[in-house]
Amino acid sequence: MKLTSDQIDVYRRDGVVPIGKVLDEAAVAEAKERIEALRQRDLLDNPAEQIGKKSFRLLNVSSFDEWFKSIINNDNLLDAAESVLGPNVQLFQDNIFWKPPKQGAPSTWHQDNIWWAGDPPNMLTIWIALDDADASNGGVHYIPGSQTKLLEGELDLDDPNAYSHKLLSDDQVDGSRAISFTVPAGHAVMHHCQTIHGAPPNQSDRSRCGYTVHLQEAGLRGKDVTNCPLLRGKMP
Ligand SMILES: O=C(O)CCC(=O)C(=O)O
Repeated sequence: MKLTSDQIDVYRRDGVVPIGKVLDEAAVAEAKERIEALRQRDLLDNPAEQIGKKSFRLLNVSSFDEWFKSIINNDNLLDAAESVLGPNVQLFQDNIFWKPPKQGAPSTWHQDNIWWAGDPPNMLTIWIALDDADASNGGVHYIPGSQTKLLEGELDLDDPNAYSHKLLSDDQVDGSRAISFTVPAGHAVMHHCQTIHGAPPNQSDRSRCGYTVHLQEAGLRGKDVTNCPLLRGKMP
């Protein structure tokens, strides 16, 4: 599922674009069962614990359950990624962000490339909804156009939301410009590694689980990715 030229234009302009359905119902159900099994093995952490909320998270999911590699290697994802990264596509990471009903924690505004250090910043995220997601159940919000500049991260220890590192402060981000999408389960949104994004708390009575696949132009300077598989094309 290559992106259309209109979708590529939106990605280049806004740093974020919905890419439609990438997983069928059976794959969504299987992913959720496997996440529950990982949770029962106590593999998901809760970085929001200190603010009394839950944000179940697992980094590098496919290294714990190989089935997730079938999602990563799904042509719907790789064709879309290739449309903007070019022919050589390498996995960077795949993660789970699960916000349960009523107690799901916010995700504070951030730019992924502050951690990832991709140079040039030709990296992206495909955020796949495993539950129907929208603004009312903690759907991810994005600041369009923010991908053009990497801001200095700031960690405010007095901020109750500062459960992670290198987050952006509110005065660095004009939240009134944020956009979000209605993302049915199995559909996905792609964002650039410098697009500012975050999510409000999940105060609804619906679960909000997202599975993220982070991909990069193969061989990019940045973090050590020697153990990250090449998914398309060749290493430069
Ligand atoms: O799902 C979330 O709330 C955060 C996701 C995120 O930060 C990401 O996809 O990079």
